[in-house]
This record gives sequence, structure tokens and C-alpha cells, in this order.
Amino acid sequence: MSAMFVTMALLLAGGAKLPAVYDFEDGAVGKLPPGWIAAKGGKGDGSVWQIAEDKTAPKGPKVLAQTAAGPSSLFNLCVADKSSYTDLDLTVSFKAIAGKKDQGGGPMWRYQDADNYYIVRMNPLENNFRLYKLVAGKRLQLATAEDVILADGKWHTIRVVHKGERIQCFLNAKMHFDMKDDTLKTAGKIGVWTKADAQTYFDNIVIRMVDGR
Ligand SMILES: [Ca+2]
Repeated sequence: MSAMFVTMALLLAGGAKLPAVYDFEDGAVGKLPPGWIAAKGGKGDGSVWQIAEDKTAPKGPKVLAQTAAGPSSLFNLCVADKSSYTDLDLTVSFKAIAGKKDQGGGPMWRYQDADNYYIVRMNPLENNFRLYKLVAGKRLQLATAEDVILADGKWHTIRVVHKGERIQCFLNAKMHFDMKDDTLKTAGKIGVWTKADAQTYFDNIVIRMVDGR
């Protein structure tokens, strides 16, 4: 094995320096954060992401906000374009702001493209917390927790720990899912997700190695 190959493999396996923290404080209000891109799944107009301000945000007042009221057929995606992780321990704080058809959202990971990724999201309108995979554009539910009641207008935290095939998902530090799925095995980007007209703030995305480093 050549030294160059080893270096490449380490870079691909290791990704960026950890922990990685996205607090959106270095961006401009009304613009996408540096290094982030908006994307869409499904059909329709929407997926408008920009930095907004909220003095109650958990890590500085700037947050990443989905601000459009899209149709039910639309997934609103915002992706850290240079990120690359396989196994990870990711937390993100979110606050549901508005949405008549849908509310809330959550993190995506092992994101290959707008049709292939994992997503766990909280929907305060339906009072459920759900883990899905998107495979070739089709959304498949892996797990659900029903009758999950969150306080309105507050920040809440989702955490996902994914190692190999094992996926654990937490909401406000309570573990709801501990399961296995082997569909998406390779490194992918991380991002945040809402559906339809769910207007949601996200802040303080922290990515650690699974062993806590
Ligand atoms: Ca912030």
C-alpha cells in the first residue's frame, strides 16, 4: 500500500477534526451559512434556508432557519457541503417556529445526495419522533415513538449515535430507538431537514466520535 493511499484512506475515514461544532455565529443574517447548501427532495417550491437571530438559542443568537412554507410533497434540506462522516455522535438543537401542515425537523447523516440519507425528526404537530431512511428517493420509516409531547416555543435537542449498523436516537437525552440498519454504509454529509411548511430553527450542531472524543 503506498503512503499516498494510506494518507487518502485516513483522510476519507477520519474526516474533519472532531468535535466539529456548527453554531452559525460566523455567518450573515439572511444568508446561508458559509459552506452550507440548500437542497430539496420531492416536488415543489420551498427549502429557503438562512441565518436568523434568536436570543434564546443555545449557542449564540445566530441560528440556521428554514423559512419557506412549501407543499406537503417537499423535503427541505440544508447540508454541510464539506462534511464527511460514517460513524458519528451528533447532537442538534431545534425550535419549531411555524407550520400548518408540518412542524419541527431533525438531523440528516450519511447523506449521499437528496435521495439517499438517514433522518430522525421530531414533529410537534403529530407528537411523534421518527427515524427514517431515504433510499433512491423513497422514504422508509425505521422506528417511531408516539405521544411525545414537547413544550411549545422552546429549544429541544436530538442526538443520534451511529456506529457501523447500530443507530441510537435520543430526544432531550431520552433514548427512544436502538436498532440496526445496514442500508447506507458509506460516509456522507450531515445536514438538517424539515418537511413541507415546517419553519424551524437549528443551532449548536456538535459532531463527536462515537467513543466521545
Ligand atoms: Ca448560534
